[in-house]
Amino acid sequence: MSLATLIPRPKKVTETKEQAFLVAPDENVAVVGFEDTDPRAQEALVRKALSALNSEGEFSDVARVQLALDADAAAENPEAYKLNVGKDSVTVTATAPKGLHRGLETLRQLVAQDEAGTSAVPAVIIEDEPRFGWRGLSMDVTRNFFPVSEIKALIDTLSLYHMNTLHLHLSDDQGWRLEVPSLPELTEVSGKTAGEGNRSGFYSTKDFQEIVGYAADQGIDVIVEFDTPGHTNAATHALPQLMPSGEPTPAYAGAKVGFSKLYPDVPFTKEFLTTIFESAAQQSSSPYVHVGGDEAYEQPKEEYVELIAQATKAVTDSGKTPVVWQEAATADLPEGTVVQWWRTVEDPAHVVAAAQTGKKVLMSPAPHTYFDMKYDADTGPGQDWAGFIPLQASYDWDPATQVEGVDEGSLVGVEAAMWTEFVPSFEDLMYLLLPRIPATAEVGWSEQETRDFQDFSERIAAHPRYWDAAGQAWHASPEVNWED
Ligand code: TNX
Repeated sequence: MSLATLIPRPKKVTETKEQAFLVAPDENVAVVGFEDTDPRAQEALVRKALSALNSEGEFSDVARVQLALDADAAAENPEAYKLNVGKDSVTVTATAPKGLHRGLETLRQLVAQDEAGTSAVPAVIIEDEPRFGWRGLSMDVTRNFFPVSEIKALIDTLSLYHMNTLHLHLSDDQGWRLEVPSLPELTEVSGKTAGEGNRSGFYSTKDFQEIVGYAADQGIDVIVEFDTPGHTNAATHALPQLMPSGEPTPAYAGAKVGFSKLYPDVPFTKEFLTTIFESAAQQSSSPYVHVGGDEAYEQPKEEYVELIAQATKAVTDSGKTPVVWQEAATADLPEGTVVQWWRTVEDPAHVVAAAQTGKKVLMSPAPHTYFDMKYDADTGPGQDWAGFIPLQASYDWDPATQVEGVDEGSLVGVEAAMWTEFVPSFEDLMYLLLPRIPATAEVGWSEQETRDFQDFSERIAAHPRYWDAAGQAWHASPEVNWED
């Protein structure tokens, strides 16, 4: 489109006086400095470059468009990139493939097509890097199940806006969605259950590798969350050996939270936690595993603390770093654990204390990032317990000023969240995410001083062309003067 409509807003843009780069219909792409890089990563990047340019070309040893990995490039941030467009060349440079992914999405957003179908890129030098290293979406595939094809479409949208993390909420009271090979009952039994009126199903380990691979090809990490020790009815339904009585709990399709629990005195419980989190660590591409920890209202405090300790230990023993919902900041957490803030009405004392003792904080304040909340009283799917979230509310907030005592240095980044009790279809899902996901993406990427809602709303007005091209639903927020 143009320099005036980029989202997220880049750090530094220098317009040169040169003519635009006119993309040939079969423009080729070359790579430099890829000797130590996995060939699949190279292939994915070349494919992305060709698609960004609408080119029918191919990989070539010599080409006007070049992707360069340069370990010595100025920036240390693996997602930093430099995009240099001149009349005769386009070069994207980064220290790591993830930086090239970000640079190529910026390039995609710069390509403009004229009526004759000729694509052009304005001459410019963009030097860019993110404010936060973690910009994600937490996606509940449990209350409602979304098949691999829909998750892939979602990943494309995250990628367009430089998001780098897809956190999948894979177990809850209503279902179990990821195969754990040594506990097949979890998905054999609880893969068949779901929230009322919603879809059931599960990802086999093979399906899941397909998701992880597709995301990796876009420079996006996938985090597994198995929610414990509350939100565990699907587990106790499938595995009666988790119950003191040895009797399974009934399947649950409602939308209540906080009634399920685990039993630390039942011998199988520890084995269960170890097994599922080892499997989560093995199957995911992220250095993190999310153990849940929210809303365990029926779990007595001492039991809760013990179970969180077992769960987080299973993660660290598997070589990964635990992530927990904020409630678990009341437990003793391993060094480096990431605490995810969501419940803004709660006293943050434990989260502040955790930050002061070296834990990290991931910001998902519900009134700004819970996109299962409706836009306003008149819009369709979703709920409203955290209030309505019009586009401006998803944009106008600073992660560093959400919790007094948790400042920029303690933050790993931001995540939007999508809970799906009341999100019946993929169409509803995208309607709730667009245009709010680009807002979260900019909150996480662009420096606070450079952000302005009015300016954002003018840029986003041009973006429905991408969503329409992908056949995705979106909400025409009345705060935006949408382009026709
Ligand atoms: C709270 S957010 C939950 C979820 C619900 C969501 C509905 C969090 C950690 N727990 O179990 O689905 O509210 O908005």
